[in-house]
Amino acid sequence: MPQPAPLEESSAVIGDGLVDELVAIGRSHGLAAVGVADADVFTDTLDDLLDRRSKGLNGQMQFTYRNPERSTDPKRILPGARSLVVGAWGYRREDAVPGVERGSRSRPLARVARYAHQDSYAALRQALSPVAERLKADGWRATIISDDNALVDRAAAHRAGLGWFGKNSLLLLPGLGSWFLLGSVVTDAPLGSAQGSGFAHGRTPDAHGSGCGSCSRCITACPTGALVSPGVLDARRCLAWLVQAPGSFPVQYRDALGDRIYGCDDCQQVCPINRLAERKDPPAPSESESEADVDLLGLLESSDADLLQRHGRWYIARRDPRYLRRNALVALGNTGDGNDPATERALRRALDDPDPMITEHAAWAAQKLGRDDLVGRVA
Ligand code: B12
Ligand code: SF4
Ligand code: SF4
Repeated sequence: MPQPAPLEESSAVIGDGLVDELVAIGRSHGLAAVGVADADVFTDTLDDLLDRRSKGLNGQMQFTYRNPERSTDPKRILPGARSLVVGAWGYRREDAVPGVERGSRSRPLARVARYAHQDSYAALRQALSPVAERLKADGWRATIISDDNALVDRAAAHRAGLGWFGKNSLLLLPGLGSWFLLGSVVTDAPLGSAQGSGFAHGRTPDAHGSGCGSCSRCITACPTGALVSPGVLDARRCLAWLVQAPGSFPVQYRDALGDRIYGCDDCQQVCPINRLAERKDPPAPSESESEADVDLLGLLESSDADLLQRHGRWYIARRDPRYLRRNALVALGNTGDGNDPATERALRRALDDPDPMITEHAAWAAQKLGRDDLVGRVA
């Protein structure tokens, strides 16, 4: 393998040629935007993580909060790291799966957030892979990282000039919106900073400013008031976290969960930047294996093994399927028909479950559906 030319210090930077090539490679493999940033510590994000943790805003979440010093220092991923090549993968597809009509189903269905309709993280990694390979071909080291506790992906994308932090805390790409997953190639190649594709090329990370202007729709649309101030999320109220969290689903947010079973998209769905982008460039059709809905009664009938096989790529607390059943019972209470025999059977079965967490959620669902009689049977 050819060795890279010796470079004294990180101030030495490879010419724009390689950066342009890396950007072109990423774009040709489906990334909507690619940018380059230095691999210095993300000190502002470190401060944000520590501050939010001290205020309890992370709830029981670990992720990047477990070890903020580590997750904000790319050199902990790759010793000697000098640069990040950051990519954004658009996951928005049509919600309807070809051949499946939502309205024609008589059984209650639960909604899955769009990023989880298909394995978009795998697609993102696949698109970043040729970028990493190109760097390796010149003898540099390169590691792909996305949605890993070891790096703050949004801060990396922001530094690479890909977009701005919206008031919903998501990173928005100018003119394209927020339906993007983010990932980086961490490398010891000194690529310079804040250079990128298309609209982002050559701009500093702050060049986009806040594209939100006076809009604050996401804040008012959040069903639980989890966006406690612009850009700041209180995980203890965020449905996207509560469906992943262990323990009982907080009673005060069960109605707000509605028909969701995994994730929440409300603060993106109301965003005018997303809406405009969708109107200009309608989403591609869903892949046939897309999972936009889950049959609630089917889920409640399934074995642990089946649930893990079907939903194993979701983040499920302690990899324990009882948390999927817990979520399903809340969604059933919100959307089911208490007089439907199949629903009644599912509730009876859950009320007889040896697990007190399941019986408690089943009792809540039965009462919500006007079937206090089923609960009385157990008491
Ligand atoms: C923990 C986590 C969560 C938590 C908490 C999210 C949060 N907002 O803190 C939960 C489980 C709730 C969650 C939910 C979701 N997540 Co998430 N999550 C993460 C994870 C693992 C870490 C995020 C993190 O470190 N947060 C800590 C805080 C400090 O950083 P931050 O949220 O980016 O906050 C920045 C802003 O607040 C900004 N800021 C500071 N002050 C101010 C002031 C103003 C005025 C403004 C505007 C901004 C601002 O600076 C902060 C950074 O320094 C990342 C993956 C990763 N490894 O990075 C994915 C990630 C952030 N999630 C992602 C996604 C897709 C989602 C969901 C859309 C999934 C869903 N549909 O359910 C929701 C969106 C909810 C939301 N409004 O954020 C994507 C976001 C992509 C994007 N375009 O932004 C990421 C990057 C995963 C990925 N690799 O693509 N997530
Ligand atoms: S994901 Fe849902 S609950 Fe969380 S902040 Fe956005 S709208 Fe609110
Ligand atoms: S809804 Fe408005 S405030 Fe929220 S992210 Fe979109 S543009 Fe920004």
